[in-house]
Amino acid sequence: MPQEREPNPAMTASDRPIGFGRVQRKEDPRFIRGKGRYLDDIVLPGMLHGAMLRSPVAHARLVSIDTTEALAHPKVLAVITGKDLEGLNLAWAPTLSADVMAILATDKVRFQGQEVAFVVAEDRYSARDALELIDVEYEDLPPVVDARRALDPGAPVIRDDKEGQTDNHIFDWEAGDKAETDAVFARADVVVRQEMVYPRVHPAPMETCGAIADYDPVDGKLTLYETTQAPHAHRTLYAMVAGIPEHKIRVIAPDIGGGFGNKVGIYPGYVCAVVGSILTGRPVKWVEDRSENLMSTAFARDYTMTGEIAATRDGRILAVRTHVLADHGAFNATAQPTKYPAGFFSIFTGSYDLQAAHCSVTGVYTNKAPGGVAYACSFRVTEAVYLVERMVDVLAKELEMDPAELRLRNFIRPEQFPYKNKTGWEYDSGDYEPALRMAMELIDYEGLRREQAEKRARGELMGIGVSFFTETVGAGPRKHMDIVGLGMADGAEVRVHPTGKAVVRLSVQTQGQGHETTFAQIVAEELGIPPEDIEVVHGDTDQTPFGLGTYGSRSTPVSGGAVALAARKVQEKARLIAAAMLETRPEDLEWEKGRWYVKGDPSAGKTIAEIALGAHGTVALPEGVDGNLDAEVTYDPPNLTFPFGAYICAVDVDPGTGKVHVRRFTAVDDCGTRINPMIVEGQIHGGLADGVGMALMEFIGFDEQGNCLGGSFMDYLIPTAMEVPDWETGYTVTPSPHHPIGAKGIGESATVGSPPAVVNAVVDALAPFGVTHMDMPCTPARVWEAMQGRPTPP
Ligand code: PCD
Repeated sequence: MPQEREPNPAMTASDRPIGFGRVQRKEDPRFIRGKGRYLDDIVLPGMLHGAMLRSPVAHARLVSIDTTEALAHPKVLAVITGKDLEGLNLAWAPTLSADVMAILATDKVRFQGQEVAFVVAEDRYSARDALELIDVEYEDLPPVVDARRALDPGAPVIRDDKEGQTDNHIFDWEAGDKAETDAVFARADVVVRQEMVYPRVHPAPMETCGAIADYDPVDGKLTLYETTQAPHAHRTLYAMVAGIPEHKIRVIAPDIGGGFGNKVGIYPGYVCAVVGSILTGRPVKWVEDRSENLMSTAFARDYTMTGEIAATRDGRILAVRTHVLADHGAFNATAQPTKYPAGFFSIFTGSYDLQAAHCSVTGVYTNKAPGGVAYACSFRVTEAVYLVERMVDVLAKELEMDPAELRLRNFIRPEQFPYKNKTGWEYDSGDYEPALRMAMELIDYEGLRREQAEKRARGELMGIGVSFFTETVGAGPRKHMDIVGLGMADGAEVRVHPTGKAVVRLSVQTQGQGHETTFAQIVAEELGIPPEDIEVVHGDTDQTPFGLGTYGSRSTPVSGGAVALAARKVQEKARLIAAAMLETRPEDLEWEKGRWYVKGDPSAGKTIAEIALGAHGTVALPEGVDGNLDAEVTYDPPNLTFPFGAYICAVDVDPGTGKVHVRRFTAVDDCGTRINPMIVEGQIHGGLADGVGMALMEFIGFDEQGNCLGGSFMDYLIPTAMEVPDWETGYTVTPSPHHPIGAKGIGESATVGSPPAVVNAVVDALAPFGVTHMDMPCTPARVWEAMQGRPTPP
């Protein structure tokens, strides 16, 4: 049940900055006036424009490239090919997953849309026109499109650039105890099994990816404006790979129009912009168009999974096992912590108290764009949650048990936390049953079931879908988690100016989540300075401490911790200075929000602003205390955080067209302490729309030649306000015991938890046809096929 009080209208943000009321977003005045500054708004003097030539085919040998005509174009300054990059040792670059990827193709093209040549011209139109003047000769090769065929003997070898690579195999990885799991399965009353595909989808942020490289040949400094979720990691990688000294690189992430995991990696266009700027001595802007974004930049998912669940007849879930075939495209470029080639997929044990669990994952190359990014997903948690939540429904069907009831019977109980699951995760805190009960109450689950029975009797198709998820977000403890060797910690710096206003500098980067508001709220809570008096600085490596950036809902769990601790350091320092000012001992002081006062004499005290002025003024400072009110922290979280939620949705299916209408959707989330309830709610609304989109509409498909069929918004359908219902939300608060303010991440929860709720509802609606599973997206065509008793196409 909500432990937060309802907003008190008389209470202002400065009285109680965290968790109360609806602190307005500080960034919104500029966004709603159209005054945001996005990458494409930046125009530098003398700036040139780049355009990328891409492969029209999925697999071919590169015979020749003739750039003569393009170079002759009056507005073209440079045409860069793979050969040119070879000379700079930049034709290939390391990926985030210990593979290499082509920046510009030299030997072969390996997916439709792969980068082949880069034109730099006076304007964007000329650059694009000149692409047509480049003559490339390709010699077609047979493509590998279906991951299930990738390991067939005789399948064309995609990565013949890699020494010793004789097939399309990338990795095998497993978690859990196989023998123990098999033993539990062998003695179980009931075993159900289901194959399912989590199809390839795309983050499709509103703003596509882009960069402006501005290399100053005089001082050798490279300023790089990028649509990036991880400015510091990018800077370090450029230094490591391109050999530019790190202190001569400044990465600036301006306002970002949505990241969703799409803006974590470094794309060939960015590297080419840098090379273009070095070659021409002028700034070079490169911004991809929508089709380039959908066809070539990081996709997500593409997991073919076989799930099995073992249980007793009376509905006790004993074990889960699964094998996954992971399609990583032509280069293994997924972004995830080094030790986890399948990300955090091993959280597939879900929210249930199991006796055993095991998974194995095989990664393969195909002739498709690389990626496998954590699109609104903490590294494959989305796939994991879908697997287990679909399997529980398959089991419920087999046992003829209500799916909500089956879940309630198997939850990890509150007294079992911290709970060590069978694949090694330690869930920090949870209280699952109240969340599911609340969702059932909010949506009137019993009432819906009655309505469904009446409708079924009339031949109408209505379905109810339940899902319950636990995520693992906030990567991560540095000793277990790194990306290309960089430990996953984050820094924060708090400075209180002499007049008591403050600035907080973050290593993470907002893409719309509202960090400028929420991180100010954290400092406000700790120091008693009103949020409006705290400036949040982020997205500029010259101005912020080092850290790994924003993805996997890690900003709150990691940087949020860093900020709280830095503010507490300031508070402690303020105590020493206040003691000097009040001529008393620090231990005789007591803290109340924004002020240290003498125990027993509340009238004798100093506010943070007075202390700040004292620190920067003439107060005689105690031994070892220097004259400022600043602090810096690099926070290495002791564990991840484990937010959870209960989602229930009701759908109607049109029996004539197969169209699914999501009529109601109730989401009860628990992300521990909520910093800004309004922002949290917004995050959930956004994620739910994502989830409905994936469940019903979004799909990056390919034909047999490897042509991408999802390369525009005419084909890749994303939901609008027309396709989603009015969300009904509730929440519980189970703080994280190890996080400084008890907060867990929330940014991706709804995207993770909602697809199984929708699919479970669609399958439930189609139960009269004997349907027990349907792969996403549940498009009208697929639903209609299923109603005819035909299997849904892969
Ligand atoms: N919060 C609060 N409370 C709590 C939690 C949280 O308040 N407890 C809030 C914060 O502060 C922020 C938000 O909320 O503001 C979020 O958070 P988080 O969870 O921490 O997260 P981050 O890190 O910040 O972020 C990230 C995420 C992700 S990851 C994604 S996808 C998505 C989300 O976020 N993206 C986006 N959301 C969003 N939104 C927007 N608007 N945009 C975008 O782009 Mo990945 O991995 O990248 O795939």
